[in-house]
Amino acid sequence: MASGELTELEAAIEKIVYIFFSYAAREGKKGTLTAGEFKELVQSQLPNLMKDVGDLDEKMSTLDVNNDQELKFGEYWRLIGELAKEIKKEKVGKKK
Ligand SMILES: [Ca+2]
Repeated sequence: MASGELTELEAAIEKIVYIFFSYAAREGKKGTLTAGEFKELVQSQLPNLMKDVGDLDEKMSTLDVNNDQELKFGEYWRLIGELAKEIKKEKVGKKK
């Protein structure tokens, strides 16, 4: 990683990556999230943005596009993208 001081956006992106790998390393393969790791990540890091997502097993299976019961970084990234779109919708909605 660059050694200079990161901008707000750079630091946010780095955090998204760091969080994924810190949870992914807890059990099973180090580079993917098991269902258990996914639940821990959602419960501790995304409690507000994902409070309306009822069944996390179901959510996990929709994100797990290659169906290996683990979430790869790209699959997690899709979730982040979905959440970002939700935030955008809310922001745009409020301004109207
Ligand atoms: Ca893992």
